[in-house]
Amino acid sequence: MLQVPSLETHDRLGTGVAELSAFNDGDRPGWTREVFSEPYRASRAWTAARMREAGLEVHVDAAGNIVGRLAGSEASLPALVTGSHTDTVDGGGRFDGIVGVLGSIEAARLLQESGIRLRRDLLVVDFLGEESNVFGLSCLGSRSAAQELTPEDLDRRDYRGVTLGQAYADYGLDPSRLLDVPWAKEPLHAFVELHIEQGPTLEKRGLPLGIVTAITGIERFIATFAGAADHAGTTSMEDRRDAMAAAAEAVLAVRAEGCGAPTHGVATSTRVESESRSPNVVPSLVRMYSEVRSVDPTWLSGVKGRLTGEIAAKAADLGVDVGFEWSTDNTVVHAASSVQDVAGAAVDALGLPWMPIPSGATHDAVHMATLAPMGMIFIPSKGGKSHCPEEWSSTENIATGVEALVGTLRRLDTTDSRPTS
Ligand code: HGY
Ligand code: MN
Ligand code: MN
Repeated sequence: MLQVPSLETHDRLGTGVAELSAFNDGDRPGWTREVFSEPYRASRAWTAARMREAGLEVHVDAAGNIVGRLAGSEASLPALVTGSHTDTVDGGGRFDGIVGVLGSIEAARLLQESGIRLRRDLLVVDFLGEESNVFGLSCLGSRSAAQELTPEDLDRRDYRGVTLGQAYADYGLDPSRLLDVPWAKEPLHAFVELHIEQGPTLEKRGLPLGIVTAITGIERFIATFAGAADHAGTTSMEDRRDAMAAAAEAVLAVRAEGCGAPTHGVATSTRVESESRSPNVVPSLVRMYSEVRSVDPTWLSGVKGRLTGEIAAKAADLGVDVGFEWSTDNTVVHAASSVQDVAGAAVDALGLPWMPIPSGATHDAVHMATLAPMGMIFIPSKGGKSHCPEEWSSTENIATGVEALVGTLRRLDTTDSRPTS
C-alpha cells in the first residue's frame, strides 16, 4: 500500500529546494543557475548525491543528463522515465524544473519505502540545460537524448562568438558524442514530467493538480535593422534612417500579433541592442530578439509571414533595411491521450480535483515525446509567477504532485501494451 507522503517527504522537499537554491550565481538577481555555469556544475554533484541517497543507481550520459535508475522486477521490459531540469533562467526562481527533479527522486523513495517494486525500471532524470540559453536553444539534454540536436546547433554562437559545441567542451562534455546518445536506441514505455504550471489557472480555479493536454510551439527570431549613422543633433528627423526607431515599431508589431492571437498565443521581444555605444549618434545597426508561442500550430505557422511583412514595411517607411533569422525552438506537441487518461485516473483515485490544461511553457517532455508516450502533471504556481524570484509553490502542493506522479507511474507500469499517443 502506498504510504501517504510523510512529514519526512515534506521536509526533504523543502530542504531540497533550499539546498539546491543555494547553488546560485550571487552576482545576478533572483536565483540564477544557468547551464554550463559554475553554480550549475556544482549543483549537479548535489543532485546526483540526492539520487543515490534515494536508492537510485546513478550515471551521467554523454549528453550530460544525470540518470538515476530504480531497478524493476522485470528489467527486460521497456522502462518508465520521469524527471525534469535544475537549471534556471537569469534572475529566475527556485521551483521551475526543480519540482520535477526533487519530486521524481521523492517518488522513487516513496515506492521503496512503501515496499512497492515496479515491474519496469524507473529512470529519474535531471536533463541538462532545459532553459533557453544564450545560444537560443532550449532543452539541450533531452534534445540530445531524442537525437534532435544537430551539428548546426553546435555551430550556434553566443554574443561573444563562442559556439555551443565549444561551450559543451569547456564544460567537460565531448561535443562529438552528443549526436549519438543511446536513449533513442532503447524502447521506453512512457515519460511523465511533474512541473509547476508557471501560470495562474490552477490557483485561480482552486485546483491542486492539472494534467497537460499540449505543450506550446515556439518560433524565435532575430531581426537586424540597418539604417544610417548620423549626428543626433544636426540631422533633421525626416533625413534620418533610424534603426532604433524601426526596432521600436517592430517591438510593438510583435506585441500586437500576440494580443491578436485567437487562442493561447503570446509574443514577446526580450532584447534590443544597438551596435553603437555613443549617446549622440543616430543608431545605424540594431538587433531585436523576439519569440512567438501558441498551442495552435496553424496560427503559429502563419505568424512568421505576417510579422516579417509588417516589420519590413514599417522599416521601409523609415528608410531602414531589415533581415530576419527565424528558428523553431519546438513545434506544438500533444500529450499522449492514454497517458493523460492514466494520470486522470490516478488523481481521481486520490479523490482530488484536477483539470486538463495546455502548457504555455516548453519542457523536456517535448523531446522525450519522440521517444515515448508523454504526459505532464502540473501543480499550482503562486500568483502564476515564474522565471522570476517571486516564483513559489508550497511543499504541500509539491507532495500532492508526487502522489499523483507515483499513482500515474504505477498504473503505467501495469499496462503491458505501450500507451497509445
Ligand atoms: O521557456 C520556457 O517555456 C521554459 O520555461 N524553458
Ligand atoms: Mn521548466
Ligand atoms: Mn523555465
